[in-house]
Amino acid sequence: MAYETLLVDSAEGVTTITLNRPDKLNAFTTTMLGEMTLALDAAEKDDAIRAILITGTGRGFCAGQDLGDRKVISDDIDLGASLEERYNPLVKRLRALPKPIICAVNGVAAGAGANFALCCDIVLAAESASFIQAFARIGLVPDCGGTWLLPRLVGHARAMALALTAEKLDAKRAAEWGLIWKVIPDAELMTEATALARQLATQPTRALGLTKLALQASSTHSLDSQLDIERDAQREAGRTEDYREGVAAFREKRVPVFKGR
Ligand code: LHQ
Repeated sequence: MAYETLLVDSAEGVTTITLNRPDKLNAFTTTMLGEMTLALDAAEKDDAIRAILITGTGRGFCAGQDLGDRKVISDDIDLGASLEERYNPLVKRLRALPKPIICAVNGVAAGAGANFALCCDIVLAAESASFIQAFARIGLVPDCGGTWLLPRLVGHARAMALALTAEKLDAKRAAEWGLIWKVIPDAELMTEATALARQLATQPTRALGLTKLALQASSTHSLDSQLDIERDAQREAGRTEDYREGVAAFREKRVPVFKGR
C-alpha cells in the first residue's frame, strides 16, 4: 500500500517504517499516526515479518506533534481527546505487539517523538541524535508514556529534571544514563540497526514476543505475580517448534534454524 507520510519496506523478515516528513523533522500529523497504525497492523499480521525497524528521514527522527496544524490551538481544543484517540492506542500497540521493535533514532527526537522512540524495545541512536522532553517549552506535560517510562529508565531525579527543564540530552549521555541501548556513528546507524533487526528476525519470534511482554509486565507486578507470568510464558514457549529446534540444534552441535513458530 502507498503511504503519504511513511516509507515502508519489507525484506529479510523485517519491516522498516521510516517517518517521512523531513522538512518538518517528521512531526506527527493525524495522517502519520493513522498510517503508523496501518503499517504496524500489516507487520504484525504477516508471519514472514519477525522484527520491525522504525527510523526517520532527513536530519530529525521526530519533532513530536505537528505544531503547525491549526487544530492544535483551536478554541475548543481537547488535547486529552487527541491522546485518547490517536497517541495512546499507538503507544499501547508498540508495547503489546509480540515482535521485537527496534528504533534507530537518526536525529533529534522531541516531545511525543522522543517518547514514541522510547516505547520501542531496543533503541539505537546516531551520535548526532538527541532527546528533548520539549513539552514544558510549550506549556504541556510529557505524554506518550513519558511520565511512566522516564523514571523507570533513568530514575526519578533525572526523569524529573529532563521533564521540567526540557533540556536536550545528547545520544551519548542518553546511552550512559540507560535511556537507550547504544550510540552508533551516524554513517553506520542504518547498517547496524538493519543488521540487528535482521538478526532478531532469525530468532525464535514467539519466545522474543513473550519475553518482551513479560519484561514490560514486571514494572507493575510483584515477584509472585511475575513468577506466574514467567510460568505461563514458558509453558507457551515450550510448545513452539522453535523450542524443539533450539534443543535439537544444541544436542546436534549445530546452529538452530528458527521459523518463528
Ligand atoms: C516543526 C516541528 C513541529 C511542526 C520542527 N511541528 N513543525 C502535543 C499536542 C497534541 C497532542 C498530543 O501530544 C502533543 C505532544 C507533543 O509532541 S508536544 C511537543 C511538540 N514538539 C515540540 O515542541 C518540538 C518543536 N520543535 C523544536 O523545538 C525544534 O524544532 C527542535 C528542537 C526539535 C529542532 O530544532 P532545530 O534543529 O533548530 O530545527 P528547526 O526548529 O529549525 O525545525 C526545522 C523545521 O521543522 C522548521 O520548519 P521551517 O519551515 O521553519 O524550516 C520547524 O518549524 C519544523 N518543525 N518541529 N513539532
